[in-house]
Amino acid sequence: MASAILVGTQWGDEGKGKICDLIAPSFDCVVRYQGGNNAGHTIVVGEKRFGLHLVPSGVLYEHVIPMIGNGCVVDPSVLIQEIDMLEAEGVSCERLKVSGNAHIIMPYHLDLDGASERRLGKNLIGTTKRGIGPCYQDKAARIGLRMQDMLDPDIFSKKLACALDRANPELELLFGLPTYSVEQICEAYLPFAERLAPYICESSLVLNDLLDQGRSILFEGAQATLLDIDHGTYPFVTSSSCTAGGAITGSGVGMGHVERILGIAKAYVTRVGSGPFPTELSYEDEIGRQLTETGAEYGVTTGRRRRCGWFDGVIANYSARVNGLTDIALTKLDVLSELPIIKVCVAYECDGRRYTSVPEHQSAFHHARPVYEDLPGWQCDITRCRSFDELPDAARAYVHVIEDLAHTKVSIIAVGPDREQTIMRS
Ligand code: 2SA
Ligand code: GDP
Ligand code: MG
Repeated sequence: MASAILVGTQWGDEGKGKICDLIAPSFDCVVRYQGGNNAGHTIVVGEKRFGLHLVPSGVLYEHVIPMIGNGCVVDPSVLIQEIDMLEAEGVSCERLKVSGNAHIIMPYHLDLDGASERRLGKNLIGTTKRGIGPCYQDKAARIGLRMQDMLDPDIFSKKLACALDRANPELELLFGLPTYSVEQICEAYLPFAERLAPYICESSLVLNDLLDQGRSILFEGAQATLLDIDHGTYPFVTSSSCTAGGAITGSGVGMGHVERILGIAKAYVTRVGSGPFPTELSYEDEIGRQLTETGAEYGVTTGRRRRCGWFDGVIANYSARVNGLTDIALTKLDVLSELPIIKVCVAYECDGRRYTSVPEHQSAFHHARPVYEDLPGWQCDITRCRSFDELPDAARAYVHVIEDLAHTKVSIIAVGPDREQTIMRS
């Protein structure tokens, strides 16, 4: 099996965890390449339900090496909790590896995340408040601390002093918050090093050695294309490179190794946090509420209710382009089963102009009105369908419309959260 990238095509929570877990057995290693514990990837296996935040979704398979790549940001206490939770469930984390170059989320990152959101008032981003943005800010400012720094208390405290020179005035003068001392953080963080040291590695070397041995890697994206720092709906984005390109910089392997770029698309669209969402339906709207409740659209990390709306063909097409998708996994098709009519956005209109690709100027995107095509629903249970032919005609037609809009083949269809509730198309 050649190496592959799995990437969210919308605003996240498309079911990346389920699809990653589904295809992981064909790979030798699953790598998270960006983000941190802002992510919430759900895997359902029979009666068990795992909500993973940092550990890659391949962890459930004994032959798979789960790797947290250099492009990630790691909150060590959260990682330890997740390892403990998995081990308590009988899932071994012995093979887990964490890049020494991944940046560490510090307590002041969490404070700064919350404080800057409060300061933005009604213009807030709607972050997960896990310290993600401030940690990536320090990375770019070259004052961040990395996992390898925890292995040397002397280096750790020197770098920390440098970082606190910036963070403390910001905390105190800008936000009126308490400051931190080097000793205080060393006391809390250095014990984490003892627990995490066995996992820390030179990730790029490990990955390239695997590739040299003819083994394959699955790169597991978190968040999604429209939340990407470059290609998303800036500034309402996360602070990392969620798109396929991020898999390369976030792991340290050459792009020539990747043959497949699988986009995960939900059969409708959801978004948590602020920012434009052309096809959004209000929760007060009957269908908006139905999608939320039937789809159980509540955040895995924060429990926030997700905003829901119709499938957006314009962003599907955009995602196919910026990621270079080879194929799509379409998830949660079953959630639409009760609807008599299903709308699909085929274009936007703004100021008398029609857009079939994402408008180049953000203002047009913010004011875009969706142009819909109405498709007949199938109004029957599809959760037991296991082949494309078993799907009702209307469901198959819906899949074809999505393929036409995205110019990309739908190779996998999920009809329920469980591993088995999946249709693989040849
Ligand atoms: P952050 O915390 O700085 O990354 O937030 C910036 C924006 O990115 C969005 N974001 C997400 N959107 C969807 N799902 C995410 N993971 C959790 C989940 C979210 C949750 O799986 O449900 O539990 O609320 C995720 N992580 C970040 C975020 O909403 C901001 O819009
Ligand atoms: P991720 O962040 O992309 O991994 O997605 P989340 O785990 O945050 O949210 C997806 C939710 O949808 C989870 O609760 C999954 O168990 C669930 N899910 C995934 N695929 C399907 C599907 O085809 N049908 C239904 N009903 N639920 C699904
Ligand atoms: Mg999620």
